[in-house]
Amino acid sequence: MAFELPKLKYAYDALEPYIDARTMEIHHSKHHNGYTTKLNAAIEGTALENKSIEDILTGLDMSNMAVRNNGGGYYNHALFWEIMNPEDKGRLSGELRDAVMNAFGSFDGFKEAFSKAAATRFGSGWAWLCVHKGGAVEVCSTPNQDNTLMPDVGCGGTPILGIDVWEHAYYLHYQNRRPDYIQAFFNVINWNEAERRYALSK
Ligand code: MN3
Repeated sequence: MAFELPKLKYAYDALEPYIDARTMEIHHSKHHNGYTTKLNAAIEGTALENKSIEDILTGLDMSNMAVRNNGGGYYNHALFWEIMNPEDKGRLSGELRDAVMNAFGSFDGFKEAFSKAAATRFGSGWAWLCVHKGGAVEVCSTPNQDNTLMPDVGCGGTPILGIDVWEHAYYLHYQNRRPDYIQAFFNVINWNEAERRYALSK
C-alpha cells in the first residue's frame, strides 16, 4: 500500500492571519506531496513497503537517506496539519497539562522552552513536544526531517506537537522573522489533538 497525501481538515486560508493561505497551499500540495511521492519510490519493492510509517521510522537505518528524509517529511507534515486547527483549538488541560506543569512549571515555561528550541534550530528542522512511556514530556529539536521516533536523534519519545521551522513554512509571510512565526503558531495549536496523542502514547 502506497502512502497517500493526507487531506487537510480545513481550508488553506483557515489559519490566516497566523499562517497564510499561499504558504499552506504550497506547503501541503507541493512539499508534503513531494515527500510522499519520494517515500513511496524509496520503499517500493523493499521490506519496508507494507509497514506503517511509525514502524518504518522507529526501525530506521539512519544511513538510508531517502527513507529518512522522505519518511520523516511524510510523517512530520501529517502530524503538523493535525495539531493545528483554526476553530476548535481547545486548551491545554487534563493529563497533558499535568505533564507539562511537571516538566516546565507553568505554561509560560513550556512556551519559552518550545519557542527557544524552534528559534535556535540552526537551518532547517523541527521543534517537538514529545512524550515518553510513563507520561513524562520533553521539548526537543531535530534537524531536517528527522523526528523523535527515529533512533539516536538525541531526544526521544513520541511527538505529540511539532512546529516546522524550515523557511518554506514561513518565509512568504514572515521572511526572516522566524520568532514571529513561532509566536503566531501558538494561536493555532489544536490542544485537543495534542491531548489525544498524549493519551495514546504515554
Ligand atoms: Mn515543511
